[in-house]
Amino acid sequence: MSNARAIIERHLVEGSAERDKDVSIKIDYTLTQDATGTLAYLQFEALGIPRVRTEKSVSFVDHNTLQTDYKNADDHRFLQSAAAKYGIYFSRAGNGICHQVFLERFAVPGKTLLGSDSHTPTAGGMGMLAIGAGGLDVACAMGGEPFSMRMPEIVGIKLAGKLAPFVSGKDVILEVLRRIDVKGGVNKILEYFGKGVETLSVPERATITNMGAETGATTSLFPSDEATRAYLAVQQRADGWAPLPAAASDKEFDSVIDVDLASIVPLVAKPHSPGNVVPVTEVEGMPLDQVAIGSCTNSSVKDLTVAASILKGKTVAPGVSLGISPGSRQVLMQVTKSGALHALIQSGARVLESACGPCIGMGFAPPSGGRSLRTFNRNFQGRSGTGDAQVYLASPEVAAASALAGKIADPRKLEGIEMLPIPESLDIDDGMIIAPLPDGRGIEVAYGPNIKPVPVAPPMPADLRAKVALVVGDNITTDHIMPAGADLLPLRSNIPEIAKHVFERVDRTFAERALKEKGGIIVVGGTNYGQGSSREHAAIAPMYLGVRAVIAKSFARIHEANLVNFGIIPLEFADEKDAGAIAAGDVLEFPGIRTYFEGGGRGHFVARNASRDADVPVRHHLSPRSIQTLLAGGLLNSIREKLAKR
Ligand code: MIC
Ligand code: SF4
Repeated sequence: MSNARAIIERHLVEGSAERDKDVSIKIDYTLTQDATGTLAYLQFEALGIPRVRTEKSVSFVDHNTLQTDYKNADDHRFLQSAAAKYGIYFSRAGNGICHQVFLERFAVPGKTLLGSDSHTPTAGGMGMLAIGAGGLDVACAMGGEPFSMRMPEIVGIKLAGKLAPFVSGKDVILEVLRRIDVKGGVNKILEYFGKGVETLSVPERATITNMGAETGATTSLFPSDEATRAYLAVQQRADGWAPLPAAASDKEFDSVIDVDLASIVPLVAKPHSPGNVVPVTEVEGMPLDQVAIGSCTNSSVKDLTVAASILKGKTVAPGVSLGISPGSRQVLMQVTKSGALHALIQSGARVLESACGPCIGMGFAPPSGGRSLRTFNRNFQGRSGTGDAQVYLASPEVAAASALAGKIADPRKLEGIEMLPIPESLDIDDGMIIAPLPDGRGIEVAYGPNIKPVPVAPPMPADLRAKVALVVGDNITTDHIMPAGADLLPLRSNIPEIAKHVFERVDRTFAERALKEKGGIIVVGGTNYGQGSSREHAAIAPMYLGVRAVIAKSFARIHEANLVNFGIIPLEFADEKDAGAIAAGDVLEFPGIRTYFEGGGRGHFVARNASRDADVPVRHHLSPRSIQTLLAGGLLNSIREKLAKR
């Protein structure tokens, strides 16, 4: 059996692990970060449960660390007090990026993890079944509720051979993206197996599982083997190791993709999609303004040591600014001790905080129309903070070689590089992780003035009649729907304020127009609507503005779940061609929509386009549980009803 299926079966609470059936699994661990965590804990509080019911829950501070005023600092204080009260480990600002720190200090093979961040699957590099979700789903998991999903297809990725010099984990996942693109993984688990697995270290595996999120996959998973045991031993956590041998045959999977590691070349994802992948030779020579090495994808000791080896004794090109954000305090201390950091600083690198930083537009934005090459996982337009910048994604090897050359460079052409050794032992120091006290009853949760209650959706109406406020194309990201960056992230705990910025990168008038429509509004989208992050703000804020339904050709998994959690009905066109037949301003009617869903939501269902006197057939993939949630006006309402009954 595949490891993914085995873990799901061992954690099965309800439903069945058969493909496309609804399945609910027990969650052992949870993870939150600050930008999604404040809402997650406000919602946990609203559930009225005194203490978390997981094995371990961890709250990280890594996104909102710029602190240009009181807002982020207030959020941090709120998170720390909530962690103490509810029994949660708290990783303080400065300790590093949630996924890197979780991998180092918490991840264990064979267990389940639900995290309010789309890159939670990073822990899959250690054999943990790690899934990204909205904050409310994570709050419910902290309350002991199982996590429900449609059982994904399990795709085996069979690795053979060994990577060539100057080719690394990033190139493996870019190769996967080159083949299946940004929606090829939707409702799939990508499980790695085959002889090639043994040749990859845990940090390299974690780069691959991290960026599996960019394919839309539910999660990605590696076996737990001797490399995993060795990684845990260095972390002084050898007792957490459990074997999870690689699947022995192709038959364990619904389908298989063969990847020959030896034939992979250094790859680059061009603007503005992580799926826009070409060999480095195709973009070689492209002048650059900046290079950034870091993010939860590529900021391990190995990544920084490789970059340091390439840069040692040289200076970055005059036209390039090089930024380095170490993934964790542990990484930073380690490269300080080994001397790799010295080589980086000496080469001219600007050492940024151990946090998400430029990956989410928190500083280090490129110049106007600038070109930036980054070891990150997303290059959506505008995400860097500069609307017209061109962002390329690549490995630390390509990044370091390019920083020296001042233009995109092929690291295989470097000569005389001596690899600095990667230290074999570590100084373990959990001083910046605050363990929960045995009893949190006396603790007061600290709210700042920017922390506002989470709005709740109204129950589903008997009939729905609403105006189409916006029509968008394919692959709309949550960064389009609810942008992030240094200006907006501090508003994450204040929905009325952040809602003013919904869709502003697409249409500046959206929020204002939406608030004027008293009957609610509808958004029409293309394929893979809502790809990218797990931010539930991309559902709550539209809900607050009156969005009642989204009709798209297809949805990204986490965003579709977030829409349901906040009472927005996700509908698909029965015939994709109909997407072109609806224009902004049209009024759509769904007479008897509540009765339809109360009856189980089966059978023929149409949206009546009252402006064009036409019927548009629509469909949905909602489980009975999701239908109940929508009828109640969102998950908070339906869980409260359930808890009250108990
Ligand atoms: C991202 O990489 O887009 C983020 C910022 O980490 C998001 C979470 C968020 O928006 O807070 C994610 O990946 O889920
Ligand atoms: Fe942070 Fe970027 Fe990773 Fe998101 S993708 S968790 S913003 S480092």
